[in-house]
Amino acid sequence: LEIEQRIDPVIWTAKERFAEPLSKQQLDFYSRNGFLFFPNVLTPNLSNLASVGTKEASSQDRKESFIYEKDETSLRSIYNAHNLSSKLYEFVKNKFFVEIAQQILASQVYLYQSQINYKKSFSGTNFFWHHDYTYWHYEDGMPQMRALGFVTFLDDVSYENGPIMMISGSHLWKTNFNWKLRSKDIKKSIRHDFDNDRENNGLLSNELVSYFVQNGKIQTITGAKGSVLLYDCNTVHASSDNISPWDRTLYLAFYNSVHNGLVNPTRPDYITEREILPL
Ligand SMILES: O=C(O)CCC(=O)C(=O)O
Repeated sequence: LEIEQRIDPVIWTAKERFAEPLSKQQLDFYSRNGFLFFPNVLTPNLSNLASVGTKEASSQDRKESFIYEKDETSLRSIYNAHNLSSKLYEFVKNKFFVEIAQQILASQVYLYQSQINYKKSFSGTNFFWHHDYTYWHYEDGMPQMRALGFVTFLDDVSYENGPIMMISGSHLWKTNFNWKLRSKDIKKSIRHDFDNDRENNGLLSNELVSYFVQNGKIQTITGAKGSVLLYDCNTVHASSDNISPWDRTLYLAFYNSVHNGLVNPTRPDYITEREILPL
């Protein structure tokens, strides 16, 4: 079966009580669409902390967690960013993110991964349609869909500079893959560089994207620097090349429930955090 209905809840419940920063209306929106957007939500101090932190991380010597565009010179992503800058680690512990993650996942949470995505002016290339959970499940052994991500806009994001597009409702389906056929080249895989072998590598077929879009809607998320996009681990998303004159820097931080630890992860620890440290 190529797709089946999701079994795991989107909004989790538990006996343990947590703060409830999101209203019922916001939770309903997230539950139906698989994402929630907070325009201009970060204080200048917090936004600045993330910006300074990304500069600190990128000023380190070339690291194994630095992913380059196909030209092998312009930086596409920095994984494990919170371990390359103490400012970023401080940023991912901010109350706004942690309390929302706890409310939705109904448990303590830990930081599963964080990455800077540059999408540089004129040269930053696309990310094809995928569920993040595909990789987290098949590669990292994440048992359940009990994780989510916050995307912090470190530049203004417009229709022109390669914004993230989300397919509303796509998080309610689980896509199955034949993982044995997958490319073993981790850098290529992170870059989505598959030369027409998308479907064996966790990216969606044209047919599936069309199906999801018939049932949902492509929502293009644009906003000013300091805005935040929250999305469920299973919401299908993508973004196009950036041929505009404006950089589009994002900082993505992913949180997993402490009850959803990984079983036999296969990707290196600079991609997949092994340690469960509740925030
Ligand atoms: O930065 C983007 O535009 C999309 C990022 C993404 O989908 C990913 O890193 O999985």
